[in-house]
Amino acid sequence: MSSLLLGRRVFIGTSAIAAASLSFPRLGFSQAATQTRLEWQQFKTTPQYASFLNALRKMKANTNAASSSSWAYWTNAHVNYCPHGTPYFLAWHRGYLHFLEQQMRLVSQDNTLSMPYWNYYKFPKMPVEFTDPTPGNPLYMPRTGTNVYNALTMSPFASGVWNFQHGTMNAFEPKIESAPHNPVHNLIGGAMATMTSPRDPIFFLHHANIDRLWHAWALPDGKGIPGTSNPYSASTSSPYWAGNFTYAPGLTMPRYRTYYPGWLNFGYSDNTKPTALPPLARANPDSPIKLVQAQAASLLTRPGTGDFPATAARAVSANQRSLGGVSGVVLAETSVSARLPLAASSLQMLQDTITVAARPPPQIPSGNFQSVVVVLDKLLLLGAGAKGGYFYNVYINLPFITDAERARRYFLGTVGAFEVAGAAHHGLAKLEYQATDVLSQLSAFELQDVTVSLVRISGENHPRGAVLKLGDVRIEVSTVPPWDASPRGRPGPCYC
Ligand SMILES: [Cu+2]
Repeated sequence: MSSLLLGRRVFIGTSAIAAASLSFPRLGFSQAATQTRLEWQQFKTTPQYASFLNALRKMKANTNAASSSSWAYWTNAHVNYCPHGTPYFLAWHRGYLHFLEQQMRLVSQDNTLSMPYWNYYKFPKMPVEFTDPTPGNPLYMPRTGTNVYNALTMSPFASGVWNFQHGTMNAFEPKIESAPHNPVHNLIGGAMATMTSPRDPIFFLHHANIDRLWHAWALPDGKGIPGTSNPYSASTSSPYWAGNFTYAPGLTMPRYRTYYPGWLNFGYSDNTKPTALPPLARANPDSPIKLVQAQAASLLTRPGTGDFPATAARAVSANQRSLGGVSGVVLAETSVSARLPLAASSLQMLQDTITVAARPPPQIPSGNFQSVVVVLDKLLLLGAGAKGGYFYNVYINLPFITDAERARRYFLGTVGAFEVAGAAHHGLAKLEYQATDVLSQLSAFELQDVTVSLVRISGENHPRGAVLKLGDVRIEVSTVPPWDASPRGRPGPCYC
């Protein structure tokens, strides 16, 4: 450990908060006592509500994107700096929300204002204040959907999820990012299905809730977060917390400060993890979602297999080999499966790779294939597909009939307008899904062939017809370890 880190740890132990406020050169408020972020239903009954609207109006009216008093400044911070392909999804956003919270206090001249959160595990329908199209309502945005019931899952809170960050197995961060985080973006749609999602104020209530769920999961001892023994009171001496996050030119935060909410002087009114999905009756009672979800809760059948042209096995790079796949998968309302036509030699290579992956890393010769990735490549949003309002759960070798709980064993992640927009920086997008752990739980019998299933989940105003083209669906083996934190080895796509 460097002396710098050691010095920092000592520093935290003494007067971290008082001195840490020095790192806000552009934002004037000194750090006060810890303030509590409230759930929207409570928040809107407090004087903070008026301050929130006031700040939002003023900041949206400010057209100078170079000014931190403009809303565009914060949207650009997200577009330009939010982490892609790095393990700091949760930590970066914690700092981001904190800085905006400070700015909204400044603009509203209300030092008691805290960022509200939307607990959709209790209230899956978006608060009505956000859906009122009355001119001048700063909370309103055109959106495709407002009910996120179908984005919800209990899987990040399962007992087997003990690690924290991207790049480790059974980890909370990639799981909660994959769902409910990504599908909430997708089902709301509109700006929320794009990289400029912070244009929609609901973005911040969504991310405050994700941040709250992280804190709730980490309590009482910060389990799994690097550098912690009895965390939340311990040091952050791990190299994981070295360095800074950048949000805008001149606006940075030392990573370690995002480790614990109290170090940024905030807390939440509810620090508990969800224990169950909300009752269906609380979801939009007028919505067909209810029927879809009721069905999903009981049984899930493997979608019918489409007839797609095969693509041959080939070397993709020195470290990756495609074992084969299909091309031209067009997705619409109907769920579909794609059987990847793998030659016997490719299936053998797949089996061998999974066998190797099960060994402790020191026993794996470098250069050996040791991870398996499902690649959705040459992705293109079609027609109304870019507006969101839908997504697809991606499974590998889903049984012909199973229940929703067991289906998780075959779940790789989600794909929708939000993921594609995030990956499509230059032309066609590519998404990679780490499949090593899922496949290693399957029997040799189940590995006799490979089928990728895309199960459509629709919001209440979902687009009809073709929404997304998957130009190339393939399975690859790679020499990169499955839990490597690099983009290649990351367990699932990462978008903000
Ligand atoms: Cu997000």
